[in-house]
Amino acid sequence: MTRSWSLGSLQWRGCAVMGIVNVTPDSFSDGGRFEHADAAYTHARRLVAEGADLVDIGGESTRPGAAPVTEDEEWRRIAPVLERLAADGDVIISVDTRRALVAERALAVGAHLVNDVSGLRDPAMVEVCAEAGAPVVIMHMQGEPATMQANPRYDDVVAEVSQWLHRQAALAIEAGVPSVMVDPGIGFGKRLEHNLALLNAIDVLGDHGRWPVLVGVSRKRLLRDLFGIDRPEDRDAASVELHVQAAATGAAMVRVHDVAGHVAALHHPG
Ligand code: HH2
Repeated sequence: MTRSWSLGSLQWRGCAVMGIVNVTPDSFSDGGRFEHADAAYTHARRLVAEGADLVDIGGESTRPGAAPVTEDEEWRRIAPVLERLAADGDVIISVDTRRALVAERALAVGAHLVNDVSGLRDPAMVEVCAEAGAPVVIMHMQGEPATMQANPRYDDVVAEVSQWLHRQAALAIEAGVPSVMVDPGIGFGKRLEHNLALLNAIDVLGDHGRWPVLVGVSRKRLLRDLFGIDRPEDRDAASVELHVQAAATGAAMVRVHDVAGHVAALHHPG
């Protein structure tokens, strides 16, 4: 069944494509490639031309073991890219941040939604989004990026992650956030078996159509564990394969590096 979704001004049927723009020196698959504002902006425009429904601009790597950056440094990295894209006026912009201050500044210069990998752990983030009338992606992460893969543990990963996501989503809506999307946070404090259980439970994660579900496996380590592909940049075809399966079982959006490959597979399946 193809469902219809909306998130702020974005409305779509089936599975939308969010293109990743990492303005960082250290992201796990493309760190340093788009570190400079011009390169990041050009990359974002390319993803839009390839058919991305929206772009996700991030200035902090959250790969396992990554060191946090300061708010000022995160903002310094993303500000010029956000400002140029917002001035273009034809792109839906998501800001990938767990810092309320960065989100507030990004929304003020024209970002449309916030992608919070800490899932609104910071109450100030809820306030910022409610006040700006901005939708939020609530992602689940066990622990913190620096240590999250050390020893992830769950009794029942699907029940625990979905209950947590649904509680955070309800809290956001109650606080005045206009709409939310939930995300199980593939690779964020999860072993392979946890990731696979979550990928097989998209309908439960979305509370059977109540919340749109975002899935992000793009170039991640689970593709090495599953298919033996060592280099992140060689994992695009495998990313497409898993995302197409996720879309078939109800994912409303996928977060990807290879936009062209995903658009072709999702819009022209088979
Ligand atoms: N994954 C990453 C970053 N942000 N946001 C959501 N909602 N879901 C995800 O799965 C997700 C995310 C990690 O990937 P990437 O941005 O490519 O790498 P890095 O964190 O090293 O910049």
